Amino acid sequence: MAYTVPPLPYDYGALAPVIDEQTMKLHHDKHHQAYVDNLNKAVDADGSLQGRDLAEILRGASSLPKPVRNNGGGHWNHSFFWEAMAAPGSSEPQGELRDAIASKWGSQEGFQEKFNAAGVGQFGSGWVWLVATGEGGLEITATPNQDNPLMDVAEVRGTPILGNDVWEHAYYLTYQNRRADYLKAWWQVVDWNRASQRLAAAGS
Ligand code: MN3
Repeated sequence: MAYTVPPLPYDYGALAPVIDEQTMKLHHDKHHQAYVDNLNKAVDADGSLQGRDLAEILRGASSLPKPVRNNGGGHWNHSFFWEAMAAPGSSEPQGELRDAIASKWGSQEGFQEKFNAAGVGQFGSGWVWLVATGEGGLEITATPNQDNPLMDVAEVRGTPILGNDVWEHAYYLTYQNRRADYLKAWWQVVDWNRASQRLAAAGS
């Protein structure tokens, strides 16, 4: 059963002006598709990976061939990312997640500053995450390339609640080299309802 790129849960232009329509088309239809095509090639060539859940495969990243780690991570991360966003201003932090963020970082603004700094501080390509680490713990962490916090190679392991793609392909058409501006604007398109559901599902 081959992996496939899931359709976006909104139109290509739905996140504009925060993320422009052309970036969404290229990012979803070309970049994500390439990760999926290369993942399928790698899995076709390795019987031990066939029929297994992708998240389970990725947990053992340290012993995976690089093409599986990179393209499997690419597929998992982007599938997560599309679902983490919604039209600008359509939701607010709420409930348990809002309270846990305020308790850990003092305020929503304080949290976003730390998250943005971790995204700016990721050298080269990668991702910045809010993860649930168990027993109610929340942490901010960044990962290189297409690694993620599910992987046994991650500095901070846990269940991703939010994640932002800081590869240049995610922002260059609108923001050019200004990754910090992209990170700051991105909060407008975070789907906080989905993030709260993820926290509840993480069981913390
Ligand atoms: Mn990307």
